[in-house]
Amino acid sequence: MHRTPLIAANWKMNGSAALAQDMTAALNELSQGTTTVVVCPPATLLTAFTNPKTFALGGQTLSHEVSGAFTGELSANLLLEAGATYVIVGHSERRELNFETDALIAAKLSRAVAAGLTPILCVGESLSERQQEKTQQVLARQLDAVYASQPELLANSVIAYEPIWAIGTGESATPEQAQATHHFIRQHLAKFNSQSAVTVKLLYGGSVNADNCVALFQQADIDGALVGGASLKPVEFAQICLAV
Ligand code: G2H
Repeated sequence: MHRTPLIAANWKMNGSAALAQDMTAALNELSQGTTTVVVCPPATLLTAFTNPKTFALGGQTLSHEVSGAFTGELSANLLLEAGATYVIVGHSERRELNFETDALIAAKLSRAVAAGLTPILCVGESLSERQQEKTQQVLARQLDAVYASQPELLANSVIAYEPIWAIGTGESATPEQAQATHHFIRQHLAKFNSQSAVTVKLLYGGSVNADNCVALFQQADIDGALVGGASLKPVEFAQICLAV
């Protein structure tokens, strides 16, 4: 099965309008190939990308509500209006720091798809969960929470495996570790929809950079990456986009 690759940048709470311009210049130089490139800046910077020719934009989270008295929240429609077509859902930093539960993440993903945004669902285990050999159990719980009751959403999803112990630490999972986990995820997804489990793009995230990405992209079940720190450097991020 040939899946076209996808590389996404997660700027987290970093960046500036000037960086948006620099990133646009670097990415617009890439020829429009089969790789999908998505930049997810802080929401206030979405409109600072004035001329994205070779890439799409995404939000970093959204509200599960449509609209209303939810101070500080961002709806799917507001993201769409600002130019986003993708949105990250359930990043481990939001699960941990913003107390996002599996149930809330499922509701957010459902809202995103209903509005026409493509969600990038993040799943991943902590270091202690890996050490206790609970990785598969944790991933199964996170995936079941979203897709067991709404399996049709899998066809419209991108999934990012981000082991928490590899995020921002400089310690990426090895290609073999990542491949083994991606293979498990794809197998597990087959219970929701066997066809979508084959076609869904599975990204790896966690300290991806221009040096380690090539070996990761050679793995059969790794279809791209969700890049944090290295996505703040336009030249390096463009290199990663070219390497997939
Ligand atoms: C993981 C990743 C981007 P980094 O959070 O989502 O960040 O590449 O800095 O580990």
